Amino acid sequence: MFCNQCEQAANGTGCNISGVCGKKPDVAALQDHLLYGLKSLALYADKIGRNAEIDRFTIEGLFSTVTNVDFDAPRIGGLIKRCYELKEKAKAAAGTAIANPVADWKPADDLAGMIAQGEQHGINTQHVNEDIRSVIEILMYGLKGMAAYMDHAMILGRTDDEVMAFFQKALAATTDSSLGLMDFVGLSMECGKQNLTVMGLLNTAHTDTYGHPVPTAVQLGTKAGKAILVSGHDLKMMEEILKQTEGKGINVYTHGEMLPAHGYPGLKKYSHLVGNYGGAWQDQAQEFAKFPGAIIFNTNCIQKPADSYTDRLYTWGLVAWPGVKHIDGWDFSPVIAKALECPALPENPGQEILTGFGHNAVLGVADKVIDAVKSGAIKHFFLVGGCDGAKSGRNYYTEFAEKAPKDTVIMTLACGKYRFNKLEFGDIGGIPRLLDIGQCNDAYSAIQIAVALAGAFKCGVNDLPLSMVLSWYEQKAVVILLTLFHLGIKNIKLGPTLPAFITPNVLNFLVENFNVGPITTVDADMKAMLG
Ligand code: FSO
Ligand code: SF4
Repeated sequence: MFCNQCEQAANGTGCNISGVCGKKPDVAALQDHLLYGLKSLALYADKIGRNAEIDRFTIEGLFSTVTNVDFDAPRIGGLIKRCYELKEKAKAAAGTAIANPVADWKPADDLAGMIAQGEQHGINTQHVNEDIRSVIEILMYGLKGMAAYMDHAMILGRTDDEVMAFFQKALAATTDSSLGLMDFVGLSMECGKQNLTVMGLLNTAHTDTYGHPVPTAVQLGTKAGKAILVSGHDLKMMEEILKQTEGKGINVYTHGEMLPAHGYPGLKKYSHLVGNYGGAWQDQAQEFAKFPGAIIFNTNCIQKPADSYTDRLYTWGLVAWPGVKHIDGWDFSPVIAKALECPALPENPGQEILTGFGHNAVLGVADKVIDAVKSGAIKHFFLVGGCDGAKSGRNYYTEFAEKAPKDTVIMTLACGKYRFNKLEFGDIGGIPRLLDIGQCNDAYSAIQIAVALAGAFKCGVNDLPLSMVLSWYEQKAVVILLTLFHLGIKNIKLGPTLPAFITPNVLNFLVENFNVGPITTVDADMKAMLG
């Protein structure tokens, strides 16, 4: 196996024996095989135009290969079979065979055969130039990240023909050995553009369905009673859990990236949505062992479960782990039954933290914010966000937030916020110094806030007293970076380390065009930003 798609890539280069994430070589080969199949399908899908079944499958297939989503070999084998069926259907609709070896793809009938084929289809088999391979990887990871957001939007009934056409065009392009470096750079930038549409689509789907988030205090302690802990990013699934547990004497807690759910009026109205439990995804093994109720994941980031809680752990949607019970569809009664069987949590009130500062809430007090900037009460904004992870170097983000001067405001999003969201930051004239904008996809909201501030100050986003200090882990962070590049946003500091799939030449290109750079020390970075 060889996989280098996330920040945990072994030795900073890639996992080649087994994934640091827990991905075994058979699953890695099957994921590579599925991606090859999706490219084969895309060659025909690009020809025939929009087909809802094929487009939906493409999104699910790509999202299944994102880090910490699907570790279940037979499940991925099933996706490969389905991919082939759809490819044959698309080929029939196209009415002609495409002259490209990838278009001829046919999977073996059994899992062992599919694994053997997958071993022949590792990343970037179409090009030998390492810079082209690097940019194709950026594009592929961008597509995977964008697929994750599109999946949530599709679950809420949204789609976009232009975006779906781009998915198929870009996947098909990766098989074209006549394309050069700048073609793939162009496709990567277009991926960033399309992802802005997708994040906007998801944002509207969320706010149309559940209302605009409002600032909300979230309890970090526990309430006496039976409980279900929900981890992941999908709000519709959270709503279903809340509906189906209503009146059953079960309290529902958010974990990780579900925290912003508390801010949505359509979800916070459920009085049994009682609090947030634990920290970011990488702490799940210790924290789930201590949570006595049922636990369910609706997206990444799942890790190898400890025996102590496997029995009360469930997966839903595209996330899967071998031996963990999977809920297909929308009937959560097995999870509810398990929660009722499990011991109750004790009454143990704790700290409260704030969430719900989406663009609607922040721009609702825009005048106050603008006045505070004009009067000098707010000197600078920092966007400190992105993914959390296990590396000790991620303490940088805690230290950064702690050292941010008292006349600065920190906006945050995604699971990286758990590095500092329990610290006390106070406020500036009633404006909290720490604003939790939401999930990683709510980067859309952060962009809206930045654009509105730039409009108010009649300048560009790059001219605002705003610095972005981002942490990355998996492919959703890749596509968000592409979106920020598409918007021309410069001077982003990225950590804890730079991606293994970026070659020195590609890095130079990004530095020259966007002045993106690795985090150094908090003191040096802060001085440069405030300088
Ligand atoms: Fe975190 Fe995991 Fe939201 Fe990612 S929970 S690391 S970027 O899946 O998606 O922020
Ligand atoms: Fe390694 Fe990350 Fe790939 Fe897992 S997803 S195999 S940790 S590079």
